[in-house]
Amino acid sequence: MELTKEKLLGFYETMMTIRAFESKAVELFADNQLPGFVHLYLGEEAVATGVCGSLDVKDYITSTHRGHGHLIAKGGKVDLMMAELFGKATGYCKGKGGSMHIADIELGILGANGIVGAGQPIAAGAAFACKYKQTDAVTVCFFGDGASNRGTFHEALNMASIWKLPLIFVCENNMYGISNCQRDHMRVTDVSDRAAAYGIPGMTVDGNDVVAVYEAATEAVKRARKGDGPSLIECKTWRWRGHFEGDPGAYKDPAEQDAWLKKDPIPRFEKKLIEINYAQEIAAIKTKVEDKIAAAIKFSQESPDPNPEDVLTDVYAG
Ligand SMILES: Cc1ncc(C[n+]2csc(CCOP(=O)(O)OP(=O)(O)O)c2C)c(N)n1
Ligand SMILES: [Mg+2]
Repeated sequence: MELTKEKLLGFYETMMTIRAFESKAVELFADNQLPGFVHLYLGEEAVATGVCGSLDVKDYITSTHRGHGHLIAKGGKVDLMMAELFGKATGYCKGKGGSMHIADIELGILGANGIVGAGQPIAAGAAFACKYKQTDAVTVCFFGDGASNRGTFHEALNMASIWKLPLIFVCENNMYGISNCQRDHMRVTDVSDRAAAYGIPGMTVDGNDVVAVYEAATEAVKRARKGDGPSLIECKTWRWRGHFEGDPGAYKDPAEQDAWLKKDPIPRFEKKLIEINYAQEIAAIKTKVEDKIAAAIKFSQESPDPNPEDVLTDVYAG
């Protein structure tokens, strides 16, 4: 697949923005500036970037508890995201939701989600709505290896298959569900094998290779848009940090961790870009990204706390 300079540099900028956002979140959390829980996407940047690079603004995504990368890659505003992590009134959820509840409907971001596997039926619903209304929008459902053990996963795949929904299931297999290694929580090696049970295409790709992810996603999106139904893409990757900030991740094998750190998706891609003479553009992107994240932090730190009188607005009671 021939990729334009604009596309390649766009991938780089997105991956660098996610990396910078998450790296700063590590520091800010350690410095007690972020009041809530954060689950970071460090090391997995190529997945969200490659997948969302194959989407239009009109397309939808559902995200997870580890959602910052998905949101940024789909165009989410980093200042509003950061302010939400700070619990400030200017954040996406006015400081009431935190990292796991960020959504931006206009950008097709149907929400991060603290409930593992909850995005799968939501994505099936969004894809059904698009099919019913005869738009040609597609939906991507991001979820983890752990979430592929949930009933919601199996129900959503079956529904999407029988109704030929324009839906792309993207399993980010980072080899862990909290402290449970994939080997211990399922008896298949490739989550993509599960697609066969529902009669849909399943493929496994190197989740640390942004171009490989983009190519697989582009094929699946094409198929979905033309009415041929859903696909399952498994992206093999690695969670660099603990499950959440504060989890030292002592259950991980240090040798395995080292091997994966060497497969960092960003320097790998950067090397390719330098080979095709984009060193200057890369340097400019690095500065741009650093400035953008620094501005998002400043905006957040200078923003007001939520007003206690507003505690019951935007809150739903059953
Ligand atoms: C329904 C439900 N069960 C359990 C949990 C607790 N929990 C939070 S994250 C997680 C593991 C998720 O693993 P995976 O889907 O692989 O995502 P990853 O954290 O690796 O990105 C679990 C069990 C939850 N939030 N929701
Ligand atoms: Mg996982």
